[in-house]
Amino acid sequence: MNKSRRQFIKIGALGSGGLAVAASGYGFAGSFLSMFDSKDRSEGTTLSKFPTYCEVCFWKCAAWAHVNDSGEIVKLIGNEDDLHCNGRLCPRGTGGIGMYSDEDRLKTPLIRVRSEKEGVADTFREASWEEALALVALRMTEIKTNYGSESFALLKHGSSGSHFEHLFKAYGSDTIGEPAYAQCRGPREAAFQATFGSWVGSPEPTDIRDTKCLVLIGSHIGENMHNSQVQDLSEAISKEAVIITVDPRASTVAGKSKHWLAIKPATDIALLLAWIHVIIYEGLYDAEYIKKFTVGFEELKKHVASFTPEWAFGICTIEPSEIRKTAREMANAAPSVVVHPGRHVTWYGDDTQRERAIAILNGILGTWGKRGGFYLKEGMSLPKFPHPDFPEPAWGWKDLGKKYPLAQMGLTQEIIRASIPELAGEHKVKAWFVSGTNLPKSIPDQATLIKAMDSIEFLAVCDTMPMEITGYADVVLPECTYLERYDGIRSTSNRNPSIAVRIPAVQPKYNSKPSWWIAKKIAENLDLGEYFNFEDYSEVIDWQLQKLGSSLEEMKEIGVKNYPRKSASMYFKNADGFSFGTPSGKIELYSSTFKDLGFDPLPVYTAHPEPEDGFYRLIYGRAPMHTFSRTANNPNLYDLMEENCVWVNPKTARQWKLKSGQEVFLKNQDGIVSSFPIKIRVTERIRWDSVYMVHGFGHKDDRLSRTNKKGMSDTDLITTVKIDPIMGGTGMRGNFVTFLIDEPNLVES
Ligand SMILES: Nc1nc2c(c(=O)[nH]1)N[C@H]1C(S)=C(S)[C@@H](COP(=O)(O)OP(=O)(O)OC[C@H]3O[C@@H](n4cnc5c(=O)[nH]c(N)nc54)[C@H](O)[C@@H]3O)O[C@H]1N2
Ligand SMILES: Nc1nc2c(c(=O)[nH]1)N[C@H]1C(S)=C(S)[C@@H](COP(=O)(O)OP(=O)(O)OC[C@H]3O[C@@H](n4cnc5c(=O)[nH]c(N)nc54)[C@H](O)[C@@H]3O)O[C@H]1N2
Ligand code: SF4
Ligand SMILES: [Mo]
Repeated sequence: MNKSRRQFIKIGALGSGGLAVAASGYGFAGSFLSMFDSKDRSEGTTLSKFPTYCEVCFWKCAAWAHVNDSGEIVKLIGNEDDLHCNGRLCPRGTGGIGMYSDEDRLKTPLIRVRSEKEGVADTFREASWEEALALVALRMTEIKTNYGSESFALLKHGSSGSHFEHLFKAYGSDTIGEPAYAQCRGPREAAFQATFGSWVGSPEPTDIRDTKCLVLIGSHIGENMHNSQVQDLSEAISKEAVIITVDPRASTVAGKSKHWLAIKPATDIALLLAWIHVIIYEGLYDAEYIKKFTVGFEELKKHVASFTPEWAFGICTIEPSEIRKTAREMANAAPSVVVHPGRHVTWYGDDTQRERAIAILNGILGTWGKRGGFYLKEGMSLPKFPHPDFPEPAWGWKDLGKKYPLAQMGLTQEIIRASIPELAGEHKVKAWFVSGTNLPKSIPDQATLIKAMDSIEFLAVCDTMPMEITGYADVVLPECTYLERYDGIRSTSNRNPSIAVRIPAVQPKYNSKPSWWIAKKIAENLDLGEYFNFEDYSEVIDWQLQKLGSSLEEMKEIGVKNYPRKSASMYFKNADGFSFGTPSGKIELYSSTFKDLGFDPLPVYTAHPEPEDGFYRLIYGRAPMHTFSRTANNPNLYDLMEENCVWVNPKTARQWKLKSGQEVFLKNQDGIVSSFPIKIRVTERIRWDSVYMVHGFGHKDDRLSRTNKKGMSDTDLITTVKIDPIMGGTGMRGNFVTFLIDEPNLVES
């Protein structure tokens, strides 16, 4: 076998963490909020507190880091003034301390030492910052000289990404992508843009706390622990809102729903069309709203004429009576209805069309701009710290994604393809800078990813942990955690505009550095220092805060500042003259944008492949105490859940003679076998035709002393990817697995 050019480096094992074994399940019943940090802060305290916003996920809850006299962070609690968290952190946010205290963290820059001998592994050697940054800058210069800056791509996620984005734009590349688009929200943003002329965005402007009816379609809020959304859901439940959950699995929220529709996976568009049919043909729509705000109702009506509940039943297995009943529930509650757009929506490759059906349903129920529906969000725009204009790149993410006309951000998989000579088109990618994204866990079709990493000339990775992606790097740049650094001001939109700051609570541990510093030093090495015209990032923040009528000094004391709304109401009052950002200025039930581009202007149902005998659809989702793969090794969160398991219906378990707790390997339709075994959980809570696991486990790196080899990676088994032709999302739920009861003879892990 040829020696891989960029072979994966695993540095020697650090030994087992030796932590107590915790239960791997989590409560089905009980309050959603029982896991949240308590609001009771009665204990006397001599601790100093520093404001921050959480980076354990991207909801960005504002918090206080409490530091004791010995300079240790002892607790994190929510900032009372923050609308994103209402003063409470979710279990992951509280456990964010573990990101700081994890002894497996990256400690110093590393440089790959290539082994010249066949069969002898490459290694890393420790390096100074000076040497590591000079090497990155040297490679950036070489790539620019040989191919143009555009050939150096940035793949990023999270706060650090914005500092590197600034560096890359200064350097002349906007070949930039992140998994939060084509592997996450992209389809819903394209669909809502086409329908309402506006992205849904984050946080979603769903008025759940005042809703009378919440419809969740494969959106498992409560396991998806986006903080204030979960608190709003809890409030809606206490106010007896009707909840309709469509999920092949009895998610936690399904257990709290009046209607749980255990849909056959991959058939949601049929159900949505039937709902639209019932609402139109039973005359349950909001005629006045439709007349005032929408276009295309007549076309829609004609389009759904034959999509009766009886038609849908044959496809999605939901009884016609149940489809009618739930459609009427929505209409009764309208306009206080949220048909939730979901968030991770890249499922089957026709996801933008499914999201269009969701948008249309909201349109005919008149929920947009209505109390208990979608509120009109507002945010603060941040003044730009001055810097020279960025150069204009000759090509970039738009050119790489041009096959997908409604892609509004860089597509990670197109950057990956452009890195493989056989797959690249006109524009070729030759090097990557990766920050805050563990691609071997977040990108489907690992073989192509690995081939791309093998093909490129240089790979720099900035991370806090020795995650799998660092094993492929030529240079590893250890970032300090969010608790040890300044970062950009949080200014996301919500019911009210607000800002929040991130101030270091402690000095960076080990030899780690903040990404603003790393980006600035690389820029200086490249003679681009004028784009980073400050000594310390606190100067940038202070400058921006002063322009907003505050200061760093003030924000250090309060952490969050709320501003009044510019428009008085969160809802349409007299909305005459309101213009939506669509071509017609109206809500486009019939999408002229899609029509003009040659896509179905109204959504249609198409059948997707089904599992063969003995195979089951692999579906996946979130656990309340973990975020993707990033928290698996976090000591605090590992203690709460140390591995995932695979949910199997009792009927399937009987056929295969499987018992709860038994370990099995899984093999997918392409013959790919999981690297590690996973424990079976036999449960009625999953349909017989599917199996389910929590995403983010099955790590393969000895340096992750706790989580290494625990549980299974869903990503490894997602080898068939259905690309959404409209915006380029990677549909990942068209994969099927079967059980291997005996340990397979693994050649390579
Ligand atoms: N199979 C499968 N794939 C998925 C999903 C799924 O459910 N299943 N979900 C998709 C979705 S919705 C999303 S949004 C993406 C998420 O994709 P990613 O954001 O790539 O998620 P993680 O796997 O958590 O990787 C995060 C990386 O950032 C590092 N990190 C954490 N904090 C910092 C920091 O402060 N600075 C730096 N520099 N690095 C840091 C972590 O150590 C880790 O290596 O994945 C997508 N891919
Ligand atoms: N605790 C925690 N919370 C998180 C995150 C995290 O990592 N951890 N990540 C955040 C991010 S970035 C995102 S994008 C969101 C993702 O969270 P969501 O958008 O809420 O959910 P998904 O992960 O897409 O969907 C998972 C659900 O879809 C169901 N499902 C599977 N196939 C089908 C189908 O064909 N039809 C239907 N109707 N349902 C199906 C699964 O059974 C599961 O219950 O979570 C956010 N919140
Ligand atoms: S939802 Fe939880 S993990 Fe996400 S930012 Fe808020 S506290 Fe942190
Ligand atoms: Mo996501």
